[in-house]
Amino acid sequence: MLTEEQVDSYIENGQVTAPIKLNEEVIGAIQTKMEALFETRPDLTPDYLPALIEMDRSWLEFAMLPEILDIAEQLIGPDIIVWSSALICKSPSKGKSTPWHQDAQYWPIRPLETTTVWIAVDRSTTENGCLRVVPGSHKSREIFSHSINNSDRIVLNQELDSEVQKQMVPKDVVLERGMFSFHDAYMVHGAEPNHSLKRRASLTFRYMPASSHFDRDLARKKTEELQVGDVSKRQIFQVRGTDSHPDNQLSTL
Ligand SMILES: O=C(O)CCC(=O)C(=O)O
Repeated sequence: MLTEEQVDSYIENGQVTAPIKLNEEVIGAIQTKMEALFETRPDLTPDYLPALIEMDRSWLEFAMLPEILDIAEQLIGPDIIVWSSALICKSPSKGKSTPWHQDAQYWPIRPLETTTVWIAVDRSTTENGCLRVVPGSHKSREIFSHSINNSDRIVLNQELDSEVQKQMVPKDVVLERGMFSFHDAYMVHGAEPNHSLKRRASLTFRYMPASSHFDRDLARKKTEELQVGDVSKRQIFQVRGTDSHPDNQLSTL
């Protein structure tokens, strides 16, 4: 659980690192599952692999870890839906960068309240391209101007405009293996390429309060507008509390 100061820090900065680690058994199981997946499916793109739960329902087990949900509850309330899952596994020497962006640019959720848990499967450092965040950039709850960048040297295609980038003061989120961090949907973040000799793998899940609407029509619109993958058929799961929005089409656990 987070202390009151840590919750306040998330509200103030848009990111907080959990004061606990996943135990070795859990993080080892995530690593083994990830490596087995990429070994058996060389056609997949490890740098950014979304919709994991759709591919294999058993990933849901990790999205429901009580130590993660307890903190998510402190940040977005007791009624929690998990709606996204991804592996971001950046190989030694050739891992791609993540352009500066706000997740809010992408997500078809209204009201747009979402927190992401970013779990370090490997030690994540400045050298291997750890997550970088701009503390406080989420506070105005506005989506800054982004452009499409379809370069194959980056993951994701929405990039914050350079005028906005110039005003930013980023901070590295350095994590030991098994540590995890939460970030708000409006927070500006990105990552440098992995030029090091060490892999940088992470597992992410995104949670929204059940009072928000996962708007599948808006998802289809965004797919066209932003030239991004279609999330309108995503399976979304109530992992804690009760659903309070009549239009969410939940999948059963
Ligand atoms: O890990 C990365 O490189 C990017 C992560 C990210 O953009 C996210 O989880 O929202």
